[in-house]
Amino acid sequence: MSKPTSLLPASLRRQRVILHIDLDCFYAQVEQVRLGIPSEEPLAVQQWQGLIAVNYAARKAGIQRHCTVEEARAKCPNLRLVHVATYANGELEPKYHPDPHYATHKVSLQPYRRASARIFEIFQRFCPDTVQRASVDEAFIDVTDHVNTKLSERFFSSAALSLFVGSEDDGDSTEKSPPEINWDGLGVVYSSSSSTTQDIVASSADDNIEDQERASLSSSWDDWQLVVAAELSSEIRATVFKELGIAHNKTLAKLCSALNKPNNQTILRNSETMNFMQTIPFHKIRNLGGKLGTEVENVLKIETAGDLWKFSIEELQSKFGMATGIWLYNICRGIDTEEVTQRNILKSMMASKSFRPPVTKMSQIEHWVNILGVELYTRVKDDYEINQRWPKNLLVHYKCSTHPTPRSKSSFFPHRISLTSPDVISRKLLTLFKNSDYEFPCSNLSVGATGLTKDDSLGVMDISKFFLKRNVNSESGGGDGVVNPCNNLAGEVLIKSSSDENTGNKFLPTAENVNKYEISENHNNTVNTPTATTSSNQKNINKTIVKKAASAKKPVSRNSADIGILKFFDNATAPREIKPAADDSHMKKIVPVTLLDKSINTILTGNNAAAAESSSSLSTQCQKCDQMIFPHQISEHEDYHLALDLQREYRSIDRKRNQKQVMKEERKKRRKVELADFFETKERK
Ligand code: TTP
Repeated sequence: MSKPTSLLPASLRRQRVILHIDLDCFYAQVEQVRLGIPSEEPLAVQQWQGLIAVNYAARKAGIQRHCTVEEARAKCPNLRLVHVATYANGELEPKYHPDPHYATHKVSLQPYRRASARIFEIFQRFCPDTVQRASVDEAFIDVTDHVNTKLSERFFSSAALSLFVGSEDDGDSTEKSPPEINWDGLGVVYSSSSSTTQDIVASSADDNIEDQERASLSSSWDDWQLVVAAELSSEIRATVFKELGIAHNKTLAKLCSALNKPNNQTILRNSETMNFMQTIPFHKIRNLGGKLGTEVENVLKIETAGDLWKFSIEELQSKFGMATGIWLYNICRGIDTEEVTQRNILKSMMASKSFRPPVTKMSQIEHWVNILGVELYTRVKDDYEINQRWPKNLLVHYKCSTHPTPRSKSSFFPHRISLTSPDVISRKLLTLFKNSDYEFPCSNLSVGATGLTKDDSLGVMDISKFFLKRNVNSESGGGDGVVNPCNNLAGEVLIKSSSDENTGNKFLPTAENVNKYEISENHNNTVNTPTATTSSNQKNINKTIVKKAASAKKPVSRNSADIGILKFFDNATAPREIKPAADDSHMKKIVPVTLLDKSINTILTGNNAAAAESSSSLSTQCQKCDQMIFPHQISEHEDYHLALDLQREYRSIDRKRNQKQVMKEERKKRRKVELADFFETKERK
């Protein structure tokens, strides 16, 4: 039997269709929904004295992200300001404290992570294998297979072919000309004469009706792919209220999704690609928001993607290298072959606090260890609910301001059954800290859970219940006859510095654990170098105007009552009662989400993949990775690098351990062979 898509025109089978999804004012939406505030009411999310998310009603009043609280209040006296949740000492959950303070509280992004996990679960439900998480509220989805299957069913199945309307030739199906498309209701179809394209696309307004008619008549099969994709995206949007950009590749899809915010989807036809790209500011293109983009702009004295068209591949290669030259040549024409790839979910998580001024007393360390312990506890529990994973190691890491090398100490992570309260973690962390030859003053304290792997104890749930009953009130988690081998510090190990790494301690994290201590690096300036491709459509610079979906511009009511996203945020952000560790009620709702990748990156950089691309003059460039960082993110971004350094440290220890192991096994093998030879010779004699 032939594949369902085998009758599709060959050109369609090569063409990809990509959705880019970016939720509107994400944190602000989460807070609107949590508080039941209608979206027409101006609201901003505050972190200490800065704003990190601003809803569209507040934007209308001239408020922008990174305004100070005072500036925002002056511009909009009725602005609703919501401070992000924070952890305070002695509490078991992050809370919305009325007056949190940097010196005593720790920011929690957990409500946004929870909302994000639920939304990604929906994306995956629609497209199980092709979702790539780009940030906490942003994803690329490759919908090519879905679209081609639907197109085949609709137009190229034997039944559909026999009824084919508009066909002039009844031979080969690949010769069928596509029926005319009615774009109404599908979204905003990009048109270079459009006035809806806001800041990033200038319009060339004098295109006439004739052009538009011609464009609508010249519907192509790859336009039909976009139609089916738009239908799918509408379905997803009905489930989650969000933004979508639909195009044939990742770069174009991302550029599109910013065009018609809030609450709309934008479609870019191949025939419009060159018009669209011509006026796009060069640094708005994905991967060009940082160092490379600035270098190209400065060297070639260009501002828009179209300005780059006059340079040949050879010229670009001579200035920026072979691969980058080709990539630049393509990308400024909207040609991008980068795949949508699912990323591996992270194997570790860290919570961190920088101290300004550094702390000098053990009582201060105790305060912060308690807070960080609660944060780690909450996140480990959340991860368990979503991914059914449990960490292998617990880690404490700190910087002493008078000592150049940071210090770490790790131990086994408490078993799930014995983790009856955050205290279990905090106490263990404090012991680790005290046993680590600590020195004051301390400028940063981080705690981590590493080696997150699927918890194979799901199968022994009944036994867990038994342990819970006996253990739930035990402070140490090891009382009442239940002995937890992981709940003592016998296995602790000090990882002081790289010079001290080859301790040969048998309690060093196992090779398996260490390999899983993954932190994904995803810098904005990473340049992918796709192979050169050309497309006759994309080379067509002739103006082709596409009509705009009439209904697409209609304002959509965003009363909280009618927003589908409410359902998720309500559950996601409602204060949770912390259950005893072995309460198995959460085991019953196993949610198949596998897209919490980049959690450390996302958390520690404050989700600034998008920030870097929309960098403002306030941001500074990180010396280590060139990423654009806003002032309030600096300390968290530093922590992110710290986590990466730790990862490297672990890897290097692991490599040495592996080498030793290999040598040991080889020695064993040699000995076996020698013995076998010996007996064989003896027998022969
Ligand atoms: P964005 O998607 O960049 O922005 P947004 O969703 O608030 O607004 P828009 O509708 O324009 O897309 O970021 C997602 C969330 O990440 C945002 O709601 C808050 C958080 N964030 C920060 O905390 N700091 C930052 O610098 C940026 C850019 C985002």
